[in-house]
Amino acid sequence: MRIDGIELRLVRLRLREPFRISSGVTRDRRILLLRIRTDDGAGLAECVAGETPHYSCETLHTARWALTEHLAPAVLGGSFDGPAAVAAALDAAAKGHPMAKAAIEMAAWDAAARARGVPLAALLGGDKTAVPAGVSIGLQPSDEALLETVDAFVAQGYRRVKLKIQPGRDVDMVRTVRRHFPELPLTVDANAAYGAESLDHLAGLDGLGLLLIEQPFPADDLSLHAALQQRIDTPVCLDESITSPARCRDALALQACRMVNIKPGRVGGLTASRDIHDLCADAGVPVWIGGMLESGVGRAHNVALASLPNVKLPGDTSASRRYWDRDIVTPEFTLNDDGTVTVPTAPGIGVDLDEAFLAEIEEDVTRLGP
Ligand code: OSB
Ligand code: MG
Repeated sequence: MRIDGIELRLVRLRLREPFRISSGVTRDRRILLLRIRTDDGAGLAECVAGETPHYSCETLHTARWALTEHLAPAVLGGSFDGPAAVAAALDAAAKGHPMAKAAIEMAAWDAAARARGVPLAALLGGDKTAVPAGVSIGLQPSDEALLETVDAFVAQGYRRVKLKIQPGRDVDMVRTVRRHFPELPLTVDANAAYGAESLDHLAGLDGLGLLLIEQPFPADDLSLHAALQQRIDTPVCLDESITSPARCRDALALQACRMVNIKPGRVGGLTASRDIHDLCADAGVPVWIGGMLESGVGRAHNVALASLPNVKLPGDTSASRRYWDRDIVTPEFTLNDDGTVTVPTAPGIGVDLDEAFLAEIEEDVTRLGP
């Protein structure tokens, strides 16, 4: 494929409810959409970087800069064997900036799948027609509010609930939820809010029947995660720590986790995501697909990735309605009666932009290339 043009569109979406995690709160979600034009047709993706550098160092601002100044110029006019070659060219052009790189690389995957007339899931090697959906619940002001929220999502049919935790809102809070929902597949996510002094305290989560404990410690600290994993039976799952296939290999070698959350934006795209999926499969480590409060565009990529064989747990791939009154794609993602989301079967990511709605919420359009 030859990349002839790249278009960046910044849109603003309002979350149905603010989303609070240990490191900050999101109310409005500005999203950078990216469309590449190739000699074989177009492809679509979204950059998952947020407003602030609280999840990782990337923001909308740094992503837009990296895309405009370094990444787009490195691939515009170039011919590539496929999306993996695009990923390699992006890596050669700049260190870091995985979310910015992923936006181009994932659009290349969509273009490649559309050009072949196959769904992205099939091109990636997926073998599922629908994927079980979990939901990630932000920090709530009280246990009562949390129980009500959990109850509402369980009633909708979600197959797994993830609770955000932070110091002061952890073991007792989770025990309360567990008491009210004895059978519910339940996980917790700390977004790196704890340190070595909390090892004993976090071990108190063991015995609450959690499927996994996600990213308790800072991203760089693999050995601290290994120390916790050695002490507890509940699997430790890494999110922020897994920044590349090489990093994943180290985490597995150190036994820092027994499960892995894959987010394509965090690792620079779908090529690296699939490599991490395969590494984990070889090590007997189950993976699942996380989320970054995506619109339907990023959600479509995530759902396609979730169709791969070693994705063994429900992900944060919820329906559009969990986040948005109105999504920017048609068709929107809906929750099936059995708590699954259907993997699109139309070519590429299988959804298209709702251009009428986009015209209302678009803040900026930048065209790069001829
Ligand atoms: O840690 O998984 C996370 C949202 C923003 C940033 C980080 C995370 C999250 C979520 C929500 O947990 C995932 C989603 O539902 O999109
Ligand atoms: Mg997480």
